[in-house]
Amino acid sequence: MMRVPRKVITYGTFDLFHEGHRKLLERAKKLGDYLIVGVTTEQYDMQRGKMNVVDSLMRRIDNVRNTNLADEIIVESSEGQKLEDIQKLGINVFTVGSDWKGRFDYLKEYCDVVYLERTKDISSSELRSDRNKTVRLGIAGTGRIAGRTMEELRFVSGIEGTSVFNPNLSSAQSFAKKYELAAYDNYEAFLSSIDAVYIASPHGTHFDYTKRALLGGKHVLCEKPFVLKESEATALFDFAEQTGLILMEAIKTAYAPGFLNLIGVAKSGRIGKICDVEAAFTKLVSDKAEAREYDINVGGSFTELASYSLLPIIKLLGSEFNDVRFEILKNKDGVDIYAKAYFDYDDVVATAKTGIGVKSEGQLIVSGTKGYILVKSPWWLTKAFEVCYENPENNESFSAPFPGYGMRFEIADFVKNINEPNMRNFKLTRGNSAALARIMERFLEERRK
Ligand code: C2G
Repeated sequence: MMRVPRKVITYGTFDLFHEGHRKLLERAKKLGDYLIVGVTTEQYDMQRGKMNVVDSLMRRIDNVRNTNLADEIIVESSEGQKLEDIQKLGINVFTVGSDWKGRFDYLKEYCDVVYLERTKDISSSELRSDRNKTVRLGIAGTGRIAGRTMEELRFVSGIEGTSVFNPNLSSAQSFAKKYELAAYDNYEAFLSSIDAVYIASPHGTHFDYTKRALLGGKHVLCEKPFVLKESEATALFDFAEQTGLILMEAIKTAYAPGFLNLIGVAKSGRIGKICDVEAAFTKLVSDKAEAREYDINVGGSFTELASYSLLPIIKLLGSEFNDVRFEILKNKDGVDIYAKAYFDYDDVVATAKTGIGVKSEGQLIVSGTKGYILVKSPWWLTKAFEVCYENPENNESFSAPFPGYGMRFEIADFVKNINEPNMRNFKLTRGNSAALARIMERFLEERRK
């Protein structure tokens, strides 16, 4: 009796084709007798929120074909296509890298589903020239935001998480296991395994980790608040500029299309002259002894959340305010549970409000002489906003995508800046980050009084 060939299918973007892709295809091929590879279209990648794809569809198909591993190549152009292909093409095995573990279990009803271990180290056999090679990213820190960033990384082409650092090795190891990374408890060894680092460790470590990374020749994307002293921000940015390294503060809102749109609309004159910016962000955090948010030195509502509330103020009004004044509610240890910052510009005012022990409405209002912009909570995940006028019939609504946790935009810009260092980075400039550090510094001085 003639054996029916086992048909295997896998899908991917296969951008900047590298050894991880090749190994995946090799192992996919071994799962059966006939391998079909689905390569995603630009439109589908855009629709599923994948950013930064560099190579054209033709080039990506050519790269898959040149491996001689695919018996057939098809194009994947829509969400529901996998299910359709499996039935139409008589597929026995669907396979994909383990970074997608669990996500395609719904296909088990129709064929075998195999998640193949993803290739951790893609450095050895890069096929590309220096420019546009896949950036190996290390994650310093293993908290919630680090995990969320790992989830978002999958949606940005040209960068891969490869290593994780935590001075506590077992924390590094459990994070590494979950996201298939190499674990380090030695920062210098960690740095030597990567091209760029994403710093998501406690605030107090940012300066030291950023400095050591830059000294080691690595690009840095550092979580907010970047540093808590203006002089530290200036020193680090100066060093990065001198050495041609990219240094960026990770405030996801600053890079999101909806927020950029809002800034554009506000500055366009649509609401007349801007007279007031009010931004609030509160997030209740229980006051446990071990909670990082209540750390006596660098914790509190302001350091935790003001990067967001201050962002629209700095972006719309600039960093040359005449004065900033604070009202601070503290807990018994002197850590702020609620804080308000009042800014005075020549003929404009602004307020930033933050709370970890007080809950309030988290909205952003930009008031002008002809109308105002309202962004409802959670405005920092900017999806939609309204421009309101005296006559509500003239109100206008705007919207923009904010997929997933929203970090993919800042990561995509980080990669673009690494590949094209002369690109002007206007979304969050060094001046913006230095101003944020200056305000944090002033706040902490005031809080100590
Ligand atoms: N891959 C891997 N090791 C790497 C990088 C990628 O094994 N270091 C695998 C991925 O898991 C995937 C394939 O290579 O199975 C292609 O990866 P991408 O081009 O990033 O495509 P992806 O976005 O994972 O698309 O419909 C598309 C699919 O859902 C997967």
